[in-house]
Amino acid sequence: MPLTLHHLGLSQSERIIWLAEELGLEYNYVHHKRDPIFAPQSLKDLSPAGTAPVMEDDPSPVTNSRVVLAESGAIADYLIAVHGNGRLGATPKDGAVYPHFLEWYHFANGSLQPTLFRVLMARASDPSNPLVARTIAKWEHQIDMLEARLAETGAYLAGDELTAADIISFFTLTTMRGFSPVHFDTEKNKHVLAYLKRVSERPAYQKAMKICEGEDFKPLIGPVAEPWDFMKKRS
Ligand SMILES: N[C@@H](CCC(=O)N[C@@H](CS)C(=O)NCC(=O)O)C(=O)O
Repeated sequence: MPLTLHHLGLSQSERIIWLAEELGLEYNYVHHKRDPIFAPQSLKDLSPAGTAPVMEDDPSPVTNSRVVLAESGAIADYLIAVHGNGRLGATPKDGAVYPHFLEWYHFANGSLQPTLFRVLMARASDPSNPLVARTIAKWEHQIDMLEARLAETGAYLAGDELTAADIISFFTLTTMRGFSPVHFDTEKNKHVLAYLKRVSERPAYQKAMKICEGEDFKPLIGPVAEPWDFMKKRS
């Protein structure tokens, strides 16, 4: 089996396992344990990025040699183009879905994830710093944008069907909230909460989360986000 997908426990590499499951790809799965918070040597040995996800394709049908990729977006683009026949992506042929797909796909890792990461960093450095309130306000504004979009589609970010824009966004709205707890309001964020429930019911998502985090794992899809146990032990 040429494809190997590397996941770091409780991390954004869950996106890639989920994408592979949605696409019905065959792959070898490698699980890396945090050491104790950051990437272990086994992950650092794979690519200069030293972060998860990492994908190996050996041999890649593109180069006829081993390709190793880090970065969620790069891996998602590669899997969709090289092994997915374009499924879960979008092109100009998809009409109105295409610009929506592009915007939300890039919003996920270009804006949403960095904002919640900044909330985590600002709180950790000094919870009384005004930067904390500013970064939370930015996060709430971005959630308002998602809320409006999901009210409009009543389904997924690009339109009626799931795309990689949803797959890249979902980690930040769920697992990442166990690192940087932010809550959702049951009224103000009702479309976001309905989306979390809807998406989490997809068989491919459920299978991916079991592979990544074990049979008993409960995704953070509700309004209240509690920190993961290993984060509690640190504080
Ligand atoms: N922008 C990168 C971020 C990758 C990243 O920071 N991954 C985290 C997991 S959520 C990681 O590997 N952290 C371990 C470390 O930095 O040591 C991507 O989307 O792949």
